[in-house]
Amino acid sequence: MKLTRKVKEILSWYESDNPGTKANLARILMTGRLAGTGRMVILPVDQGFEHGPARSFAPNPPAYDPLYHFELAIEAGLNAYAAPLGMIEAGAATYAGCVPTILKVNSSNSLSTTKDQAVTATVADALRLGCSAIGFTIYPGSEHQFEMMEELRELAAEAKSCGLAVVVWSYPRGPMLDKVGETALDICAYAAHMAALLGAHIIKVKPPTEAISLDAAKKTYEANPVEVKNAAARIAHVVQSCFAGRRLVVFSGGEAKSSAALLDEVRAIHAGGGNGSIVGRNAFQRPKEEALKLLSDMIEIYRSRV
Ligand code: FBP
Repeated sequence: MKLTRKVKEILSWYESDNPGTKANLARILMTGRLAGTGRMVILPVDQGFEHGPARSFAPNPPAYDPLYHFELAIEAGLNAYAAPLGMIEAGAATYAGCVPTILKVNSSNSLSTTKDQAVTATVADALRLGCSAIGFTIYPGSEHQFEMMEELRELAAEAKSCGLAVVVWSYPRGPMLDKVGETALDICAYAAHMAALLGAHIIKVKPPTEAISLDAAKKTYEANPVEVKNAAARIAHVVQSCFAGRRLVVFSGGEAKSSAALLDEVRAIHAGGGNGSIVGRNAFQRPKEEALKLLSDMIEIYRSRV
């Protein structure tokens, strides 16, 4: 496989990584219909843990089957499939080598009252299952944020030493943040930056809104305004916050919405220089043909010139 100039450039940003980790990043970047472009679309299916099986899969019952998600990612020509241990184990042999996988090594659930996640898989599991990366969620702002960051430090160091890549879901939540604050532009950029500081190769955040939430940041944003009404400018600000674009940043899809609304978000991510989308519910909660059409339309946007 010959790497494109773009992928070589991206790999050069990760100056401390060993060849194994770079090869795994390359594997993700060189797979699927966006291979070689530096853009990615990833399918994450940890919602069974996060929200429960019915809320996740009842809208499209074939999605109760873990193999469905491997098929969806492969048929759609996606870059990778991310899921917790049981989901990856369920199709590990059938789909070995068919699509890069990201093992989600911590998980939360909707029965919990605390903003925390349990470590539910190991680096050894990721290696045994042939995964390209581990995935880890932090909740900046939660009462447990520091323990989560310390867990990530240990798992990321171990993963990197074994040649795996590290994907960080950085989702601000906790007593200081209301619903608006969780996706406010300043908070989103801050959360993405913290993931970069923690050594993430790929950073996953929610698309930012036009709100500026942190009082301490308001003055700075007034003096150095970001065009908050423009979704692409907001994305560009998050990208800039990830080491001036030297880290891969992907944006989540959120709850099920219309194809038109999702594609508008994708256009903004593309125009703002984001590296792509990590879209779960908006993919697997649609009937498969509809999901394939939507994913194909997203990929076409990412393949187009800005
Ligand atoms: P969606 O595209 O379904 O939003 O998936 C992205 C994701 O990060 C999942 O990996 C995760 O389960 C979910 O969002 C968590 O969302 P929330 O914490 O808002 O419930």
